[in-house]
Amino acid sequence: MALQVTVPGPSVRDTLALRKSIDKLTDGELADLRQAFAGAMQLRDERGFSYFAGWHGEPFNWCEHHTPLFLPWHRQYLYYFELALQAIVPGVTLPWWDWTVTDSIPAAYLDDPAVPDNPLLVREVTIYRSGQSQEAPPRAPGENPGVPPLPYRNDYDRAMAQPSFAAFQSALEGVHDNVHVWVGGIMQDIQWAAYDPLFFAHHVMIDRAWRLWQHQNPGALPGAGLLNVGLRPNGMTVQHTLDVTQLGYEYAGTGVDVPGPTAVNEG
Ligand SMILES: [Cu+2]
Repeated sequence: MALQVTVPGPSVRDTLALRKSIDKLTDGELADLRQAFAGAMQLRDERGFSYFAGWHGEPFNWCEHHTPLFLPWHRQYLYYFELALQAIVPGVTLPWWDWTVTDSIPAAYLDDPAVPDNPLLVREVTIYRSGQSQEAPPRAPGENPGVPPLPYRNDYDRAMAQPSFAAFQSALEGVHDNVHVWVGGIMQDIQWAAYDPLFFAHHVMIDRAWRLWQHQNPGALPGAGLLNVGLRPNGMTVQHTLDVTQLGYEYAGTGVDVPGPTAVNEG
């Protein structure tokens, strides 16, 4: 009798792009990230940084804020932008900025004499199509007295403790708003925020929070009426944003199962 040996095939997980904390990137990964942003900033067509920044604010204004589509819209936004970066530097992923554990902007996004023209530090915005550039007012971290100083651990924990998608999303968006205002500069202006590369590190943190919350609340989905709504501009549905592994990525440290189609919708 022949002995049969079954060799396991490659796991889907092995093919997922892994998003990491900005603080955990190796020097090579940070160099790749900068190269991808710099490359995208050179492109004036629909593969470029200006085009994607323009999804969120000027000139397209496709974003969703303080609507039931806040988290799904931004998840597909990051997804398409990350694909555009990966077309420039294969394998690159968007890192997150964990503002629950720090009181400052990550060094990678600041001026650094060792990194001339750091593409992660915004100096000017170039508007899609017209190619028109204007100087960006500098960030002013912590200078707006209207919001508390970082870190925002308690507000984040309060959001994560919400049992329904609607309550969680609303609480998380509130914390998110404060981070935008705390950063200052163009980050506090919806029209221009996404022209600051720090925007993406902030929103990856928000997307990761949703991912972690989904793991803790496997039955809690957006309302059934939302699931087939198509998100601008490509029409990806809310349903298709629910499982990040179906979008081909995962967060470092969260290799867990996510709610499947049998999960129960909110009313
Ligand atoms: Cu935002």
